[in-house]
Amino acid sequence: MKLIPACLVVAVCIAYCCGVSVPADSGLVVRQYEILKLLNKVHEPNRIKEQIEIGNSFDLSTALTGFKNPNAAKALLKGYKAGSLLPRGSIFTLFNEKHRSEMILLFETFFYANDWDLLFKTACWARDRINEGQFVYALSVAVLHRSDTHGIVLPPPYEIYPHLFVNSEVIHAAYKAKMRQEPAIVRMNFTGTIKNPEQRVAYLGEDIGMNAHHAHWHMDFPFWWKEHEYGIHKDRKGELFYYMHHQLIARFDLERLSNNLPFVEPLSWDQKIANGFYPQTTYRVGGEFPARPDNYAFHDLENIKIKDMIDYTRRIREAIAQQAVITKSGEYFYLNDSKGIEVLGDLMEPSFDSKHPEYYGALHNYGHILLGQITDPKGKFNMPPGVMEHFETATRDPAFFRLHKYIDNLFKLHKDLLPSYSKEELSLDGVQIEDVQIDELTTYFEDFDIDLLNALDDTVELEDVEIKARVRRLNHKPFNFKIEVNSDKEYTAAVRVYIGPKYDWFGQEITLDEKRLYMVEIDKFVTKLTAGHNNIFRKSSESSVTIPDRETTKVLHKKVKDALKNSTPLLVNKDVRHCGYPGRLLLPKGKIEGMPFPLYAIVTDFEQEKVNDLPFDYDYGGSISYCGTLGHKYPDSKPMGYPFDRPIGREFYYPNMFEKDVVITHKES
Ligand code: CUO
Repeated sequence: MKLIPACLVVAVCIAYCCGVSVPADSGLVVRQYEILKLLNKVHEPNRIKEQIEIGNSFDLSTALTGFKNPNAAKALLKGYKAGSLLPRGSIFTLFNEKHRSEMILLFETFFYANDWDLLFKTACWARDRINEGQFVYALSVAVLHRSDTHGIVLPPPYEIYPHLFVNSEVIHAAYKAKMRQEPAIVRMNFTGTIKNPEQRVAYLGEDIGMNAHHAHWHMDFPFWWKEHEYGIHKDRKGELFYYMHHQLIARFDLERLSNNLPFVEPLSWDQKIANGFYPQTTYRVGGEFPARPDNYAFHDLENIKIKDMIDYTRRIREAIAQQAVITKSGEYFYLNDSKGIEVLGDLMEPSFDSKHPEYYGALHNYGHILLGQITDPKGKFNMPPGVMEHFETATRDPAFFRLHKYIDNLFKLHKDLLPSYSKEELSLDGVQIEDVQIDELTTYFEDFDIDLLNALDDTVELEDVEIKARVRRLNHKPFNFKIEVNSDKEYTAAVRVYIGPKYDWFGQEITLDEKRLYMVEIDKFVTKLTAGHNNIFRKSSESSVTIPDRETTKVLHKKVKDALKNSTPLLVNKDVRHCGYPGRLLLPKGKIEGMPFPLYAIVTDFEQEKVNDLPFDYDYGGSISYCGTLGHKYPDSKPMGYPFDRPIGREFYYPNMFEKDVVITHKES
């Protein structure tokens, strides 16, 4: 072990306390290396000799005393010996109860291993014996939640499973290139044609960064998470379910406006879905993702009936109207304060913490399944799961946003029954925002290459060649803004910044009470105010809503190898997050002639909102607003979306708030 000079210890401690990167110890570097290897080419048998040998010689049945709770490992082993587990090569979906319960056994086996050594051996064993989809998901969630793997970076999901992110044409072209042993870059187009208006916003629904964010949100906040068993509290999980998805829809709605499309309409169980969807995406094994024709109606599935969905909805509406849900034990749990949204989120998703899953059902999860299996409801054709049955692919289908708007409107019903914010809740004594200045806002499309190495089968005869998919993706020029604030005294201030629509689809200016439903949070941060005039400077890259581009597996792999050779230390952030809206999507696409959007900023007293004693600028690994934190409390106590989450009262504007129109211009490239 290397000794670190005393001066470096101080620097490292300061850096760590604020959540930034520090050199990894050698143990963590090795763990990072092994995890990368375990997640490489998961569809094929492991090629890493040492890992194969460890897996072959490991006997789970004699290692059971090494698990804090061995029950899952025992049950997994029993299923494995009986041959009843989902085989390798089959399609795994979290929405299938059998697939999920097996995956949970594997997760718990990983999670309860008392040390890294046992986790690693178990993972080497499982790598070639358990279904690869279950393996990747269970190992990822375990790595995100074990204390000895904090700081490990997982490869981006579009590099683990390129098939879920790129279309069939690209995969075919990639195979051809591999057969010819020629490096290739294959251009990928978005699904659909100009005849389908929804195609105009396909670039957002199919954005690989947005899909990766969504997939990771559901790994950080799994609906099956048993908090009391696992001992890790997911702070405000139900509310985050509401808010993150609400923001996904609001952001999609802004994008629709700039593409001359109306806001998303919620779907309804007894109405046909006007817009069909043809995913043009193929599973690696198991056929094409099913398509849905236009004007297709929901159908009963064997275990999910439309009538039940209508009943669940009615019961939820009743609970909202009475501002109380009924629990399993027949008691009322009241919703009439800012905690009600948490209970409703758990109820509608539903998570393991639903107050009464039998009575309120599984409205949202069943919605995903009904949409996913809509074209083969009786399983007559043994179609594979639809895009809605994977969090990696769900937003590709415009019906995703319609389902979530339906759910979101139920949340809205609840929020609309809460009192508007009062003067005390909105204003801040002696604080006035004088101006907000912002750079020119420009959006554009750019090319981005996805590594397809994991999409193609390995052959002993053929070497790997570099094959990539080239996709178009939205980006914006980096921008800075300055908020000028006068204050009578010192404050530790929370600053929230939103952008919203000015006009509706018809070109009519909309009221603030309507705009608030489409308000997109673009930043939230805490800063110090001194008495007098303050200039608060902020960069778009610092937004707490987003994360930067994910590092590629190749780059990560190289860094780890360099660290193992001791040439360059591997920098890690123990709070690293994989969840986070892509930074380049922070702004909705503008128009070539410029498109106005109202921008709002509000300053409040962070001392009144803070929930812990961490430094006020602790970064929590970024992406706090939509992704909360891992292992900490959500850093402020205000309802998410404040002050736009509740109806606008008669008095809304106070000096600590500022509104101005900004213009986003789109540049053709
Ligand atoms: Cu994220 Cu429906 O919860 O997709």
